[in-house]
Amino acid sequence: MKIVYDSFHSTYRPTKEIDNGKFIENPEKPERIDAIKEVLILHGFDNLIPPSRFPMNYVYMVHEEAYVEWLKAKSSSILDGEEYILEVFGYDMCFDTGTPILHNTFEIAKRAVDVTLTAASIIELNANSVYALVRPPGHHATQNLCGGYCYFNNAAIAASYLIKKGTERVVILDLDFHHGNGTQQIFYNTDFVYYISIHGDPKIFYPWISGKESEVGEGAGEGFNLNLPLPPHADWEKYSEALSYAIREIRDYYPDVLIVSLGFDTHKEDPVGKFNLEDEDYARIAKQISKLKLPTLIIQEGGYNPKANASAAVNFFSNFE
Ligand code: OKP
Ligand code: ZN
Repeated sequence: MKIVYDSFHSTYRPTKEIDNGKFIENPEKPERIDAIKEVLILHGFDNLIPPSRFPMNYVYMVHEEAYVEWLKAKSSSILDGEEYILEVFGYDMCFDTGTPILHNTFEIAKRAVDVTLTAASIIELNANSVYALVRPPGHHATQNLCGGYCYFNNAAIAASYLIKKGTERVVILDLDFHHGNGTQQIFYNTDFVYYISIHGDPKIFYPWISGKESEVGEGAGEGFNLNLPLPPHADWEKYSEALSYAIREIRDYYPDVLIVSLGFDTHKEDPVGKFNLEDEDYARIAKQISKLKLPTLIIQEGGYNPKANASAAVNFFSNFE
């Protein structure tokens, strides 16, 4: 497994967010990614590739220019060491109060895009599977809003890149605990990308605004969006039903490339997600996905307990292929 990784992410350290009107510790920390990197190296995954730089036009295929400009200007207005919590209602281009802006937010978010596009370009050139070990995550970012610790939608940008390079059928399978409202929104009206997501029921869990089964896509995109919400504390028994359904759906669609938005916040020891998956379940998930024998681009999303992330990652990647 090739792993694209950029050690620069560790210079990005948001510390707080507002949750229910109170400041809480922000769990989107460098340690959650470095725990994965270190344990994978320990287990013999030594094919670490640094990112190449990509031009901004790939970001503009997904995000509105006004949003990109806003994020850039906002970041450069923040002093090193300070954190700006966004005004949600119509003022800043953000849909929650959990996504702070630091002086280097724009730069770091662009670097995550570079990591993802480097991985996408490797897929394009042949490899059967590549892992983009990135943070910040991307799946909540919409065309013109940040949110949920996400600024640029890495998975959506990778999908757009691959389509631009001639890939015809792309599936994004989103396995993060949270619904990827951004990825859904970006492709909701198109049949370019079939978005499939398994997540905590949005009636109860973040991001609340989307992720219901009834959201199936619109216009040309009708039938190209599949949400499989699950109740709190879903364990392998429950989870595997949804996963098997998703896998059959992918198999019958015959995609050219599969993108997996992989979050380890489905682990029972995760402090943010509320599922009950165990270490071994990630081995099962990997086996089911790799049985599809598709070129697969795996992109890291959430996962907020470094230890749980590490054991989930070892189980997943040791059983992929
Ligand atoms: C990002 B990703 C609920 C607080 C929610 C935001 C969670 C963002 C998750 N009271 N905080 O999908 O892992
Ligand atoms: Zn998540």
